Amino acid sequence: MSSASRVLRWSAAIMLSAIALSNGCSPSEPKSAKKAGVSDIAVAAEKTYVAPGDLDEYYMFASGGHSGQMYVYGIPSMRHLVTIPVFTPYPGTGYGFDDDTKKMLGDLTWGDAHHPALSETNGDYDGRWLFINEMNGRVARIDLRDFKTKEIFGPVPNVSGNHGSAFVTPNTEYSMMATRFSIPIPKGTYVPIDKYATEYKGVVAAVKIEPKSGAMSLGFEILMPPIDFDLGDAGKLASDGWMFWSSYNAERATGKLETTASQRDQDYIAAINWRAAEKAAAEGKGDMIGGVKVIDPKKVPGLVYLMPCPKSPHGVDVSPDGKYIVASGKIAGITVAFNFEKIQTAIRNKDFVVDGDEDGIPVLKYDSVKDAEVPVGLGPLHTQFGPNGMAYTSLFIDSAVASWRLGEWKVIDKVPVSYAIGHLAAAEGDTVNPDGKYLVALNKLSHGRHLSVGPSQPESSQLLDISEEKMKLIYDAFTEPEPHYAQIIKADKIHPIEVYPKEENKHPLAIWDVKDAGVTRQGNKVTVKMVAVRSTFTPTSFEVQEGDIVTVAITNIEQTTDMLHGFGLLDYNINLVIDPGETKVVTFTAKKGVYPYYCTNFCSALHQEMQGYLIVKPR
Ligand code: K7E
Ligand code: CUA
Repeated sequence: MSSASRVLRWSAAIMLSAIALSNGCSPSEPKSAKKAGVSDIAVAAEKTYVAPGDLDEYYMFASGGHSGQMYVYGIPSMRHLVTIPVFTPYPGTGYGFDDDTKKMLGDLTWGDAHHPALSETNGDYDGRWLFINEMNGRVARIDLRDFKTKEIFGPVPNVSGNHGSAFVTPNTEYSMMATRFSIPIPKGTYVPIDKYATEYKGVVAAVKIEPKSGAMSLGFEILMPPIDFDLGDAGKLASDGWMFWSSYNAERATGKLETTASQRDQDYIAAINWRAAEKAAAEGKGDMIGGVKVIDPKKVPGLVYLMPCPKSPHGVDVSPDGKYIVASGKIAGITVAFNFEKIQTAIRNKDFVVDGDEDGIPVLKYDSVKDAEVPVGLGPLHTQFGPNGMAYTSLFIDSAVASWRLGEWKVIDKVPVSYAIGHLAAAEGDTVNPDGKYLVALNKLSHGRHLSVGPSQPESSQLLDISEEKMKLIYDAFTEPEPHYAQIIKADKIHPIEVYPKEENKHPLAIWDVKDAGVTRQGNKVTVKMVAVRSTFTPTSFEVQEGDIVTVAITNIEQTTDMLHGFGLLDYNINLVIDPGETKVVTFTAKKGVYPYYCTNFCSALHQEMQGYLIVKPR
């Protein structure tokens, strides 16, 4: 940071303290800030104020839940920088209106997106791609070169309720999936609900990622008992090659799950040797179900083990060194640290619960695999990590974040958050090298900490300073519904482009000279090659016949940063946004009449003049 900007930051902090003073409070204990849980407003302001012209230190990528989108924030400012549309059309970027993105979305124009997963190399975020799951059994890949959704993979056969996703392995070999809702498989099979416990199945699926392009394909599937898999995390370093999933409903119950699935004292964490599963799949093991080979762990032993875990665990998180698997029993009030070495020893010694297997999957003895139970507080959900063995667990019922240290297993500090935290995200918190510094509490409710906007309230995300042992709440931010998980990556790991270089545009309908613009016809199929450049669409008008299938391909030939053009065609539900150097295509059937098109994206002093006419002659 330059000294000038430091001065600016300080003056802002002083200004804020002055405001606090003028309200009749001392700067160290301003009333409103105290109420908000901030002990020193000047320090908090200094830490979060990113002066005009300065840049944030981190990007945070937060899932948008059932909005189907991803939200990008700067940290520590907590400013919302951009929304990346993924599973839902988004007129702001024209997503879901052009032929390519419409096709990519398919028939499903919603998705419930929960867990973003930044691509990794050797267990560190590498800044290339971002994967995000959604409940309909799909995973999307966003390219961080241009922050655009490039691929939506799925719905994956046999996978129903894809909640345990899109966790990647340490070298982005796979993005993993696990089913929250068991169904009779393949999809479309009828089995009455009273046969749930025996004939409904869960599935774990590994989506293979092509190392150069990031393209996704189905790797393998593993058949699982009908319990509800919830969260997952890939082993790393010590536990590389393994994958862990939490689950609830070990009861295999149906009906009112809040009671029927909470009868037993223990549910399971599944430990899966994905490298062994990969090998078994390569050897052709498995049975065809729903068009894919599904490996049954009963027939191929050694792939899957279950570890008992107190009451309905939610989050399962692997420590940076890979030695501990931390699972939180959301109605148990403790967080359990399983020891990977002990898991391996127990497997070798066949230290299984006698007659305790689940559909042929051995259950390891709890006392043989757990290292510690940490009394973190009520409603523990998720854990993130910092440097030096620090761990941070979200407490939904206590509405707090608890910090503790691996190996010491004692709570060090606890801060209240507002209100009812779900996930939390720490800077580089899922890597082998977490940064500490910042932690964001992704709260489920905001409880009046903002100007009222009616009954549909925003979610609150609160920034905590975790650079010292005592955690400090330093900022409240509000978001659209509904971030579940988020990941925070060092800003200098991402290198976005600002324009699409002309020489890289290989679109067959791209043109770079207005002389090449125009209309060609083959039967009733009409192709319009169009150029968009400040401040004209060429052609400025074109004529087709009623019933023609019209394809308009627009190339924005600008090579200047942020020089976008939009193409709104009235009465057709067509709204494209074309970035500099990009070609976008839309196809529609012409209806008779005259229809204006115009640039929707303010681009120049003569933006308003950037308009034209589609003229459709009656047949
Ligand atoms: Cu805890 Cu879907 Cu990860 Cu919400 S999930 S909080
Ligand atoms: Cu082009 Cu406005």
